[in-house]
Amino acid sequence: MASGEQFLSGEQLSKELNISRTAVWKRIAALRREGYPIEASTNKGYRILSNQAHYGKSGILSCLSTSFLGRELKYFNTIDSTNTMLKTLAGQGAPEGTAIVADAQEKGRGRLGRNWMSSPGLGIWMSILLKPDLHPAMLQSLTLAAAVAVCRAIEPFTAKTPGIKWPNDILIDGKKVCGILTEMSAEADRVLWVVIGIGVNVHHSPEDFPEELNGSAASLAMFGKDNQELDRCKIAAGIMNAMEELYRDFVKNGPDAMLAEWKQRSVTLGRKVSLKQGDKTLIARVLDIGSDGRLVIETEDGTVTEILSGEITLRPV
Ligand code: BT5
Repeated sequence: MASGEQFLSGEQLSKELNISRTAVWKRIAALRREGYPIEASTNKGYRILSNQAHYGKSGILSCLSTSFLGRELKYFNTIDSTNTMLKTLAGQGAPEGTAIVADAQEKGRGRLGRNWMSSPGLGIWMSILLKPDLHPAMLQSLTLAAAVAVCRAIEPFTAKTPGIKWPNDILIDGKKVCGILTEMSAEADRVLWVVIGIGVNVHHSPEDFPEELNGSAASLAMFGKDNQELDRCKIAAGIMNAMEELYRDFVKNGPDAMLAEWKQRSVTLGRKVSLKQGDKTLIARVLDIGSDGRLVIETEDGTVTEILSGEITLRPV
């Protein structure tokens, strides 16, 4: 659409877009509802007052290059949790690729019932629905794929390289900028659907985090590249674009290529870590990651084991 001084009449728009005048009017109304600053003049037509991409459905769709992921997109200003809503839709038969994006979550969730802080205007809170033909035991590797997708998408916007901390955290300079929550419905040997929830802190300044997260959480803006505008539409779509590419390759050729990239982006491999499982904590060295997403560790007494879940803290080198 025209910006600045220039107006475009409803007639011009209807010709250019090959849609009726009523359809033009409806689309303008929808864009305005999303918050686009569009001025309408009875005589002159329409003009957009700022070219700043507004965070919303149209902005995200315009940056999407996927064939299925995110094509069925629902956008909310406020929601309880994008994962909770998408799980409901999945149960009602929503198609693969359905995505929900919200500007704010009132009950954003982390793993194990923990909270995820999802303030308005500051981050990307989104969930995507996949229906892979996978054994439930392989599910963890999809979380790994999502972490790789987030790294690919945010890397162009940050001055420092993001790294992955097993299984689901993206860190920059040791601080968490993104968390991933994977939830599924499965039969004994078959996944029915998977909801992958991704939360990325984008515009936060240090004061935007509560005291208990100060020191452990960060945002992309805190590591921003000069002259690189942090556009949430581009980043959210970028995550979906990367995820579709990784997912397709994963389904067709297996997880090897994704795992190789995960390993290369990992800040966990080779490191000494504290591993917390329930109320047990042990010290171990991380040796490898299995194709099912299990972490291979060597404990201090030399025992090598594989673990599927737990909380790790990197110990100083
Ligand atoms: C996660 O859990 O890291 C998964 C977070 C997933 C959030 C997305 S947002 C869209 C979708 N809808 C949802 O409802 N959830 C998903 P976990 O590893 O359990 O980490 C949670 C812990 O991280 C909390 O206990 C806090 O200590 C910390 N935390 C909370 N909010 C944070 C934030 N915005 N940035 C960094 N750390 C945070």
